[in-house]
Amino acid sequence: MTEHDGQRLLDPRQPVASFPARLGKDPGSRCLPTGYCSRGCIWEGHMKRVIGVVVALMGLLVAAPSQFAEAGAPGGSLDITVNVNGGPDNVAAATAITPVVTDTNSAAIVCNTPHRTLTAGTVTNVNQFCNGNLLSDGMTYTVSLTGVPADYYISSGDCVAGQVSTGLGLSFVGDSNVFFECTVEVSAIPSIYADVEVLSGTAAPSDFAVNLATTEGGTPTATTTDPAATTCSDSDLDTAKCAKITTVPGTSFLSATGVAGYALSHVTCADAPGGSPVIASNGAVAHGAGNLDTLCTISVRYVTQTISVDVVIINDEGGTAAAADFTIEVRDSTNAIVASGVDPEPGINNASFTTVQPIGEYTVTVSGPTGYTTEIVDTQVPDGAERFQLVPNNNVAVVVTANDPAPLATTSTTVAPTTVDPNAVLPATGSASSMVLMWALAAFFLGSGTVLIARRP
Ligand SMILES: [Ca+2]
Ligand SMILES: [Ca+2]
Ligand SMILES: [Ca+2]
Repeated sequence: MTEHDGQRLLDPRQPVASFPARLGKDPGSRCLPTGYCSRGCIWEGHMKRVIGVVVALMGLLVAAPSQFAEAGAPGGSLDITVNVNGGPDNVAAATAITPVVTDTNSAAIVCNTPHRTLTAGTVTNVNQFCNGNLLSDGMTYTVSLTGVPADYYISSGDCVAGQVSTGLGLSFVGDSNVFFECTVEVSAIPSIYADVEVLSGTAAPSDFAVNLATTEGGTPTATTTDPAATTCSDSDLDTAKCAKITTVPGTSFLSATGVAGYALSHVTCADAPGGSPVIASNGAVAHGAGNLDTLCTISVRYVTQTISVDVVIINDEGGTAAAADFTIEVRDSTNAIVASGVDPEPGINNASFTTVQPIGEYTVTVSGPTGYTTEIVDTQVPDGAERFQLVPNNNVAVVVTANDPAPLATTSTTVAPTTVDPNAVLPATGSASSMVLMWALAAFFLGSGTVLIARRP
């Protein structure tokens, strides 16, 4: 507010209500040329001070509702700024990106043509103004972008009402008295470059699948391979030497899988270039903010564990099979037999069949004489099933019972005496000893001299 502004108010032809609207926009009227100051400079100076104060107050009152309307923007307007932060081609990205504003009914708000400031290499921006009472009270609006290139993403966004964040990200509730401003940050999608380091065993780095998951042990969201045993460095992120995985900032989990017997030892990562290395035993990658790439080394090791098998033979119904009669077979995940043998001493708490195998999935089967029932009764794996996982730092002991069969049904054979009364009738079978004795006595009295005894097996 200037004294000169107040001076203009002395012009009685100008309605008071219009004064604030002209503040700062009129180069200024001149007092004397109008002739309305002719009653005297003393009166004029006094009135200038009084009216100047009044107008100053009125100016504040009128300006208050629209104090956030920068550059004279009316309430219900929206100004969107999209900053494209560097990356492979921020000029092309900014050229392709157009903001879109939709309400809760998915109706698009028609805004001015975007204005683009294109500067290669640094921040490039797209500005779009949606001018003049376009926003309805209480309606929720959302700002989105079209044309974002595949190698860029929205890294953050915020809408402010009167320089105060709405707290709703790129959405806000419209107010016809308020001027809104939304800022969208677009960044290049960063990449993880990873080498596989084989600490033991004979596998090559390229034998492994390099996986990225968003949760520890979760299903991979991206899988690739390390193409060569040569390694990348801060200054040499070469996809002919290491695996490249495109991702977004945040915590991810790297692993190298697909080769039997190998386990993750640890992962070492650092933002590239120049980050400090961080080691994670679970493969966690604390991926840097912005568009920094990350260089990681996934270290794997070959691990073996022991599988032992004991056979408990149960000959409780006359069976006579021994430990050597039972063949133990260990099969891998492809069902191929990787070890076989016998329990050198049947039963537990003594010598066992043992085999050392790389970690992985296995089954144990025991086969023996016909009729014996075999059953796995105990293993050191949770499910107690034939199929189990051999994991690092955990040997597996399997106990199998082999139970002899129930006895066969009773059978007898009776052969007739060579000389008997031809009128005598022999029973078809003579299993009862009393019957045998009766027929023996009968034969004796008949003078055959031959005693036949039916044998019960
Ligand atoms: Ca490599
Ligand atoms: Ca044994
Ligand atoms: Ca039995």
